[in-house]
Amino acid sequence: MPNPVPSPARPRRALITGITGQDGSYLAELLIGKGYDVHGIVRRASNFNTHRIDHLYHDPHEPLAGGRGRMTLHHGDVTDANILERLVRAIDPDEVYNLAAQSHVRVSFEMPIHTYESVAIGTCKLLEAIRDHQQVGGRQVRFYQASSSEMYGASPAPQNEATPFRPRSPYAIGKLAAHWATVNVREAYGLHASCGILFNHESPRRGETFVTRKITRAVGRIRLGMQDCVYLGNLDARRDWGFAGDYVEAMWLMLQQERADDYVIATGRQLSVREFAELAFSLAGLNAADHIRHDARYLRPAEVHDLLGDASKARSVLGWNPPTTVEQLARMMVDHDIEMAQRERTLRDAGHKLIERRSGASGGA
Ligand code: NAP
Ligand code: G4F
Repeated sequence: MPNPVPSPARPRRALITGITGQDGSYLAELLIGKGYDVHGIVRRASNFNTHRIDHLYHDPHEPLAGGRGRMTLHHGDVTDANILERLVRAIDPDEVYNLAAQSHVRVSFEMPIHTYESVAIGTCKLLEAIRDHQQVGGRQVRFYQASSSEMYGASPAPQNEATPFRPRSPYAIGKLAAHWATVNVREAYGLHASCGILFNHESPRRGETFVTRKITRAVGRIRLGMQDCVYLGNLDARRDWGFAGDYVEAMWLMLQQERADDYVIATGRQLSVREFAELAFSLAGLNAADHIRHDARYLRPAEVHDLLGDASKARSVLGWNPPTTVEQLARMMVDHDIEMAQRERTLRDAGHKLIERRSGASGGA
């Protein structure tokens, strides 16, 4: 089934679940820049949860700058099959990017059922909505699934598309179910459905309870004298860390291929958590060992020790080559978080009450 050719009458339409997250925000930016009409699913929350994409909002009464697309947000949740069916029918997308997930590995041990529901069952519900819509409408819908290197779990590094999966957390088990469900609709029904097996990717927009951002936020606040130390768990785990802005490009490239397939997306370089911390602290003129404390609450019941991706296939088929090094990534995050700490301190000095940042506030994440 051919992917419809974009025309001025109908710019390409993309639906993104998880648009308010780190990757969702970079992907929305990328697609809007390419002239897509971007639709995103947002969960209703008691507080604003769109801070990562607020800069992409465009007043619908105002004309768009040449070539740029528009972003439209819809309330929804991937655990609600009804709303997924309704949105897919109403939006009639050319491309669907499924990024929604309870994405924190440590939290998935505390909330396994909730994690399976958003990660695994949510994906199945979305795939069913797309399959029905494609069958009725006859137009092809291309699908991207956010698979994860966490699925490799205990399989020795380096990992590529042929490496067996040995998941070590409820999150990874959920992702594996979603991964195989995506492969299955491709093989069984010919859906253009691809999985990106993405290794860890970070940015200044990374959630603050993931280890790189937890470290760079601490670096910023320690540098500004607002905090003395940061409590961490296992410093010996090794990860292949890239920049999220580079990785969303790979997602888009996968859906532009004639044939759907699965790809490892990674830098091919690895640092331990300790090495990343040393790098980040040194960029602010600080010594990591003086400021890191151990807290067993941040250990996991089962750890993934060693992730290092081999992205040769993505390089040769997609022509994808990430330009950002881990040093540039750490620099970007540290600079951002020093600036953020400066703003916090200015507010504090002006007498504003800041929410107390206790080490317990993240609930062991
Ligand atoms: P993230 O920042 O945690 O964003 C997750 C997004 O999913 C948020 O927009 C969140 O909404 C949304 N969400 C969670 N549960 C939902 C539900 N039930 N219904 C609808 N939306 C829901 O994650 P990320 O780093 O951008 O990652 C994007 C995807 O890639 C995730 O599926 C993640 O598991 C996967 N992945 C990430 C990495 C990585 O290193 N970043 C690597 C491999 C795979 P709220 O904003 O309302 O919470
Ligand atoms: O930053 P993390 O929480 O990321 P993790 O577990 O690798 O998962 C991330 O990457 C996956 C891709 O492989 C994604 F699928 C997933 O959605 C998520 O984006 O932890 C990285 C490492 C772990 O080994 C952890 O044990 O850092 C170690 N760590 C040590 N101290 C810590 C801490 N992790 C967190 N979150 N907090 C700590 O205090």
